[in-house]
Amino acid sequence: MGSGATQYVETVDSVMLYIVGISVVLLIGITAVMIYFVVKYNRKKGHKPENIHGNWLLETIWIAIPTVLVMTMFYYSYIGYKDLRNFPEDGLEVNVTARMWGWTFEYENGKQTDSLYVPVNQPVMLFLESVDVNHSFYVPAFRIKEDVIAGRVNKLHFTSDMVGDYDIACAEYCGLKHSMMYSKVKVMEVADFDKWYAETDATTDETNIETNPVDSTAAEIKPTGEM
Ligand SMILES: [Cu+2]
Repeated sequence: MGSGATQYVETVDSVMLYIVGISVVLLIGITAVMIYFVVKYNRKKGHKPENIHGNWLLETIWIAIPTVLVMTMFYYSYIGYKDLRNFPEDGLEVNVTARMWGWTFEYENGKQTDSLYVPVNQPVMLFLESVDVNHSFYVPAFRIKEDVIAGRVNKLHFTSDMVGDYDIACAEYCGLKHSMMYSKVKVMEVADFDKWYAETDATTDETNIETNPVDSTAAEIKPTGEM
């Protein structure tokens, strides 16, 4: 695995760099040619413009080159996408529930948390569902994002090879306190994770969002006058 918090960092970043690189080269090239033509072919006295008819070779070239470029962009993106959709059989399974405005992570042993705890170097399988409006589960450092929708379970998987805390954000504007949906993925050493996972006491690590989803929905609909 490469250097990065997940296996996607290298592929996503290189595709991004590739597309931005091509765009920058085209931007500079086209702008330079444009300026050059403006100067070279400006209106001169005693100069009669000429009509130009088709140029078979030129037309073939300007169709072929962009087609090849776009197909390579598609190819590199597809390689990364395939990995993203190639779900592991033996991953740690976590049910992720989004609501206005917070996340609940529920593990196979029934444990529930507001932050996502995962072991390092082990595949993690997320099953995402919303109880109200559309949300989007986004971990920028992992280069993963997936819609979270009511009545439908979306899947996402990753393996992190770097211990640490990473931001989780909701990437779909979901109401007044949308920005309150920031949370953390805590990637732990396997031994630490196992110890944490086995602990049966206090199942919720942070207490700020232990509200009933129905209540928070109702509170949002009520006009409060505050902004
Ligand atoms: Cu949200």
